[in-house]
Amino acid sequence: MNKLADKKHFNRYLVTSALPYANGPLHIGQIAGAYITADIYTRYLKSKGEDVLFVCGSDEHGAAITLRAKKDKTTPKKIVDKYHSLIKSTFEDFGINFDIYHRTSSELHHKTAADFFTVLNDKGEFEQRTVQQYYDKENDQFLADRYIIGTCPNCAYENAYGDQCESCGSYLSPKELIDPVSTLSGNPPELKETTHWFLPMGKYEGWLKEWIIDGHKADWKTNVYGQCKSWIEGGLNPRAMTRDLSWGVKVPLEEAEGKVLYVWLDAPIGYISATKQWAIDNDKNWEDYWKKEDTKLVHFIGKDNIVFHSIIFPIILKAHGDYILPDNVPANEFLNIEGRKVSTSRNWAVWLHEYLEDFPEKKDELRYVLCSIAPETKDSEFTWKDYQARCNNELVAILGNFVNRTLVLTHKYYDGIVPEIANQQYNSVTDSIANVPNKVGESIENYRFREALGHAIDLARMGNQFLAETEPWKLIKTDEDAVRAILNTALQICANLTIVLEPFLPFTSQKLRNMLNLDKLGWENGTKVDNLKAGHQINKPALLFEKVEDEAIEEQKVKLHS
Ligand code: B3M
Ligand code: ZN
Repeated sequence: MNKLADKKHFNRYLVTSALPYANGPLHIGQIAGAYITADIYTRYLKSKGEDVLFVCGSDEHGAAITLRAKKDKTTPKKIVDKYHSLIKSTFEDFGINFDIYHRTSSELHHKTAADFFTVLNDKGEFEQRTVQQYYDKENDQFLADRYIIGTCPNCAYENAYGDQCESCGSYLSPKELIDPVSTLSGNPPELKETTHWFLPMGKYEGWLKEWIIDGHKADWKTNVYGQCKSWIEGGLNPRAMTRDLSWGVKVPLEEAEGKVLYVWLDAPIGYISATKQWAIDNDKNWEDYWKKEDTKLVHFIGKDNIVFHSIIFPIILKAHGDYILPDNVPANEFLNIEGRKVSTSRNWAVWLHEYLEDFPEKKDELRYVLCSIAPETKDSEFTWKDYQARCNNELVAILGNFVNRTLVLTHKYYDGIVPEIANQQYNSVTDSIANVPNKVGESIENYRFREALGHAIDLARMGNQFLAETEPWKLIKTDEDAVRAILNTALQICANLTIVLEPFLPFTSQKLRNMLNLDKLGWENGTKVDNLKAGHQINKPALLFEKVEDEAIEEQKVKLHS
């Protein structure tokens, strides 16, 4: 990716994270993909003083919800109410700082999505077609999407859904499945006629070629660009935008009784309705974020959502006509766990609400590890051993150790008062300190979060090395001036760490600010080396991180396998 594409000047940012289905708790693979990254991105932009709106919410429609309700012998409403609150509070617990966490079952969303459909329909953007569709006689229901499973024609995985194979990631239509069966009755389906409203996507091929294939080669991630290109070049078939279901946003047409909007038309409009709700709550204008060309729209998602965000939703926005398009769709790949793909049905997952019960004080540790191993360009792997190693060898041994040594020595020699520099002899160190925010920022702006975190942690590494080389504990006997300069410089590093680490480790940054007795500083202060004035009183230090013990790791492994 180059930086040219970022040359355009934007006056505000609208950042979205995929709306999780409210059909189960969150697992670490999800937050590594679409949430921690977006949170880092928005925290950074906010720290720079940009106008940023970060929206998300629960996706409460679609077969993911209704099938879960059926399995649990309850209603879709009960399922979404339960998981919406669990998911919302899990995000809050991990410091994922949405400006709004909305839900697609809200009245405002239903109205927004239905109106959107009406605009497209009135403009003649849909083709109404009568088609033969799979049908479950026993349950008197048409079978689309997840209501039908069969063998994937591409990879032979036996439980591929009617819309997508979760094993190889390919997008499917029910008729492509080999040996399809209804997930409701387990019976092979029959064919029956039904009418739907189709979006003729082929009409947009030329435009998509120009916009994505020619226009975003340089700035979209190669995994995203590659998927889009092969989709567009493979030809785009008309796609039904309605479903024969009772749970969802009702199609706002008399002749469409018993039909709801396709969840992939409904859900992305959830970003718009979330923005509207936020604007109502905060007395703002939602249209600034969706209709002004100087707004940068960025969708953070997982790789299984690429086509919906970079092809289908943009077509819908374009067809409507009044909306801006995403500037980027930085999708992550998948995070595997201990050598295997995440499987929620087989409970091969690390559930976030359970992690929080076991490690209530280690939120940033998980944020740190997940960002360090984020599947940015290819699938990556989480293991508990690696989690432990990164916590102990990096957070405890580098960051925690540096901060602790600096604060302890400041208390020991100067009663916790920032010493004055008589003559600064450490210019090369101060120059390197001042460079860090630019490096971190550039990586973040190019969606390279692992690299960005590396640059931020390098500041602590630099600090550690600085103390190791200058050895103030020895110099204190011979050169007090030097010790004052060393500790002053080390304290400035601590202050700047609160700035450059804040997007990644917000809880740690806050803890460190408390110890330094320092208010929150904006990003631009990270290039300064005098954020703590001589004479400023700091507080008593406490450990930033505790070691992760072997037993804790063993327990987690047992839990995963049970
Ligand atoms: N709920 C799919 C998912 O959770 C879907 C995303 C919607 S984003 C508009 O993977
Ligand atoms: Zn497959």
